[in-house]
Amino acid sequence: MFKDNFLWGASTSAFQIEGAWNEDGKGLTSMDVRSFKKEDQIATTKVAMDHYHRFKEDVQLMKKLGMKAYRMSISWARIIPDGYGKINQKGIDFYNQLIDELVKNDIVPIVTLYHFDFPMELIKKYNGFASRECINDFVRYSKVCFENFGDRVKYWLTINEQMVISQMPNFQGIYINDKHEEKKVGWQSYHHMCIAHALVIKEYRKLHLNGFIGPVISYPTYYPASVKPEDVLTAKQVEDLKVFCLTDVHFYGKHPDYLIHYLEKHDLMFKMEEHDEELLKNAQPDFIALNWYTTGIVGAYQDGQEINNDESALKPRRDRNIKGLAQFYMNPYLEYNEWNWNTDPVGLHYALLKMWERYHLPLMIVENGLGHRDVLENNQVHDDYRIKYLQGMVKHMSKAINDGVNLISYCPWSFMDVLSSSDGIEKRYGLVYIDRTDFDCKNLKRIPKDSFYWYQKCIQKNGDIE
Ligand code: BGP
Repeated sequence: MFKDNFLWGASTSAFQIEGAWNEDGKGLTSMDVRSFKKEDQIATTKVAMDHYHRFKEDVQLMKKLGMKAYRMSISWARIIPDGYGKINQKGIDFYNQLIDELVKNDIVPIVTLYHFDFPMELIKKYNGFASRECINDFVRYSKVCFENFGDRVKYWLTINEQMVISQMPNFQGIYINDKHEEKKVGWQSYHHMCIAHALVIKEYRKLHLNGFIGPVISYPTYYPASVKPEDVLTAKQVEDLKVFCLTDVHFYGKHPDYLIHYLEKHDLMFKMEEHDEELLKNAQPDFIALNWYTTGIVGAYQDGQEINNDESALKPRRDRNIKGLAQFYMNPYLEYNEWNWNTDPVGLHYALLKMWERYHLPLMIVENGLGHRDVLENNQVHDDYRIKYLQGMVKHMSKAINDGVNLISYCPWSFMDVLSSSDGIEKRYGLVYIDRTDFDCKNLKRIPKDSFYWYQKCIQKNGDIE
């Protein structure tokens, strides 16, 4: 059963919807550059969903949906165009208007400080988070946000999917050809982000703003490929290295030994300075926010040989293998979408229990959804597949709550169709359809899908749905 004050919401991020990429003083970001590189294949950040100019209309749709909360992000380069210098009042004004509009409509803003779009000037200046200098600039930018919006924003999310962006440096704007060097730089920036996250939390506490702050964790959840002890152990190790090493450092204020051991063994260990351990301490978050989409299957690495016995006649997924550690497989019991993400509501129940048992911190789901090539027919989108997905997730969140998990919010990805982080507009997740294609902005009309009306009822009934 969901509590009466449960935060039913939906999610987006700045670069995926705002457009106006160079308007009103905004600086260039890593996600602008990344999308421009693929300009002949996908839609770019230039117009995106034009939310920058249509935010009032969008908030009215949120209200119509009955949203109690809206998970959004602020673009660092709109607030401080080069990332470190002068503050851009027009950027502050835009987010002030948006936040006011939300509050006026009784929608609680849940705001991410850094969701993939990193100011490119900081790459030029010192290679972004690969450099320690970035820590101070991120803390300063966060403080500007707290001071300007902290009177109305009570939920702050620090860094979106730190593990993903540190393993894919080009998301941060860092391009390196050598694979090993790329990994090394990735882990170094991971460490700097851990310190930045801790210092931002401490800064927030100093301001006594009477709100809550925490990280956003991408939480792929892993099942062992068989009951073979080596597979069971590997599934645990992979989950530790992809998820729990980060939540552990946030919670305990120290990098866990299993991470240090793994990085040293593979010549990937980051540099730490004398006082770093001190800096990481005493910055416990108020909650853990999760981006949760799918489950994976992992078995022990067997020199590239797939498991081949009756129990594990599993289809391999070579794209994910971690040499020397793990091999990945498809789950024959689950349905997969075109991009190989499965639908596993039971997996969500399992994941919530695991995260809750490990830390006993309140949990928020700030992303969860199904990507699909939706079709607009007679001004309608019949996305029954998405309704089925959401229905399963709501049912299993409710079960997890009954099992004692303190889950306080659910924000499906995404409120409206957005630019996918890699695949343009046609991989749609929204509850609201945006009438545009990758190469034609058309009229950008907002059209609620069938899932919008289903979710509207779900919110009205506080999750008590069939
Ligand atoms: C998460 C990101 C989101 C969003 C989502 C879907 O990792 O935080 O920004 O993009 O994944 O992924 P994609 O857009 O690649 O389908």
